[in-house]
Amino acid sequence: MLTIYGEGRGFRVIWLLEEMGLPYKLRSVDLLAGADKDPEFLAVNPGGFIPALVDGDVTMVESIAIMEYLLARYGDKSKSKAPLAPAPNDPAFAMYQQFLHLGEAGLGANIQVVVVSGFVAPEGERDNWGARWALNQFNNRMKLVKRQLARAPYMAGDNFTAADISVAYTLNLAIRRGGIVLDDAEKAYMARLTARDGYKRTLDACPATKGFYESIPPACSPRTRNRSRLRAGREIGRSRPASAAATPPNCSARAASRSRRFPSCRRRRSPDRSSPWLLLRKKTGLLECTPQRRGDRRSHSSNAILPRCASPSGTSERSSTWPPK
Ligand SMILES: N[C@@H](CCC(=O)N[C@@H](CS)C(=O)NCC(=O)O)C(=O)O
Repeated sequence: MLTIYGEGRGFRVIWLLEEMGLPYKLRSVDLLAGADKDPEFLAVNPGGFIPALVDGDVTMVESIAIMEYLLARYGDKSKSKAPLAPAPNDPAFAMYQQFLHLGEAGLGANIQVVVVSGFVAPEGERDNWGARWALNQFNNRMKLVKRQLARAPYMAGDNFTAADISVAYTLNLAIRRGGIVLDDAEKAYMARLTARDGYKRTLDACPATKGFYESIPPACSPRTRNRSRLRAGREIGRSRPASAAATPPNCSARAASRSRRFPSCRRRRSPDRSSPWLLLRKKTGLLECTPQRRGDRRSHSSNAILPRCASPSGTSERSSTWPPK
């Protein structure tokens, strides 16, 4: 039996396995409690990060490498109608390889710096040169995604492949925590991917990721944001309450109303327990962070949920002020 340790980028691996129709087990990893409290996991990955794969005698890390391993080792057992990895002599192979890796090395690694700088770094270090550089790198690499979508519906061409899984995972994070706003072609691309049964099954298999995606709406452009704020004001039949001034930039009136019901950015509550990065911050006493909502506290098993954070003064530090310009 294949065992996947941890959600986070393990979402990619599980999505691939769902598309291939192969059995697996997801073993949750509580990074917040500390990898040192989980000797079984540390024996699998002494680096203490997720995901990791154990397949009999094989133990490995790096989500993209794991996907390549599974496709090469078990591709013949895949129940997917179309191949999830084109053969080397297929004209689609070059773009497949490129975007499979660009999804993590080019996009994922860069947006990670933006996300941790925006939501985890001490207040005075959030708008930093490194984060601005990483955001610039991310945006440059997104130009390749944009160009490809002008040519074809998927990263490798006409068919869905593991390269789409790689890129989509990162885009899901970037639009929720990196302040990245997708253009219409990119939105349509994400809609195509997230409509897949394999994607929906993966969400059901990954409760922490599902909770994160459901609780954080994608970033939207300032114009859309203003429109939905106005709409939200009209809907409740009065002008926007002063307390809503710090409402994060959500894309819909529903989301705006939800964030008023869960004003986690503004109120001091017990610290969020879902991010291992936060543990470091908590230890330094530099940050108060609150869960999105009560239900999120269930999700202690991975760092898939990044917290909303408030400065000690209560000022919202969410994507309205992030990413840096
Ligand atoms: N390039 C690696 C990135 C792994 C990674 O950064 N994982 C995150 C969760 S998605 C993590 O475990 N962060 C905590 C840490 O690195 O200590 C991959 O694709 O698997």
